[in-house]
Amino acid sequence: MAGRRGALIVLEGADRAGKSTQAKRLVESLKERGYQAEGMRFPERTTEIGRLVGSYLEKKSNLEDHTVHLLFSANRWEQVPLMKEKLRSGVTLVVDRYAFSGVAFTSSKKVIAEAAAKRGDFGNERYETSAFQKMVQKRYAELMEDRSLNWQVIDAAQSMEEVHSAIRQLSEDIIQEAKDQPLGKLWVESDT
Ligand code: Z5A
Ligand code: MG
Repeated sequence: MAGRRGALIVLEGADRAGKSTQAKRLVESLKERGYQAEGMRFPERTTEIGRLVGSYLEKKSNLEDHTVHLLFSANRWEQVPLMKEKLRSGVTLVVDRYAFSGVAFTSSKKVIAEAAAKRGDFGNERYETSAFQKMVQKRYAELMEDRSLNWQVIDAAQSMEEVHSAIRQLSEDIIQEAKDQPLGKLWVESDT
C-alpha cells in the first residue's frame, strides 16, 4: 500500500562474522520475494569523508581518536537524508554496520589500546586484533541491553545458508511490523 515505510535492518557483529556476505544475500532474497530492498554499508568509503576513514583503517594515515570517531559519524550523517527518503518511500534498507559499530569500536579503544598492542595481528587493518575484538563484543552486549531497539542475535558459526535463512525470516517479520509504524528518529540521530 502506498505511504507505507520500509524497515531499517542493521547487521552488526564481530569482525569476519559474515555481515557483508549476509547483507548482500538478504537484499537479493528480499528482492526475489517481491520486497523493495537496498543495501548500504558503513563506513561508506566512496565519499570524501569515507576516503579519509578508509585511509585511516588501512593505516595509510593517522588521525586523532576523537577526530576519526567524528568522521565515522559524519560518514553516516551524510547518508541520513537519503536513508529517510528511501525508508519513507517504502524501501527496506539492509545496513552493513551502523552507529553501534561507532560506539562499540571507539569505546573499546580506550580500554584495550595497550593490551592489544602486545598481541599478534590477525588482520591487516586497524582494530583487527583478538583482544580488541573481544572488547568490541562486550560493548555490543552492553548496547543490546537497550530493549527499545529490536535486537535479534544469530549464531554466526552456522553455515552461510543457515545464517541467511534465520536473518531472512526475522527480516520478513520486521518488514511487516515496521510498515504501519511512524518513521521516528533514526538511531544515528543520538550519535555523537
Ligand atoms: N568501524 C568503526 O570503528 N567505527 C564505525 O563507526 C564503523 C566502523 C561504522 C571496517 O569496517 C572497520 O571500521 C571495522 C569497524 C570499524 N573494524 N574492524 N574490525 P568494515 O565493515 O569495512 O570491515 P570489513 O573489513 O568488511 O570486515 P567485517 O565487516 O568485519 O567482515 P564481515 O562483513 O563480517 O564478514 P564477510 O566479509 O562477510 O565474511 C568474511 C569471510 O568469511 C569471507 O571469506 C566469507 O566468505 C566467509 N564467511 C562468511 N560467512 C561464513 C559462514 N557462515 N561460514 C563460513 N565462512 C563464512
Ligand atoms: Mg564487512
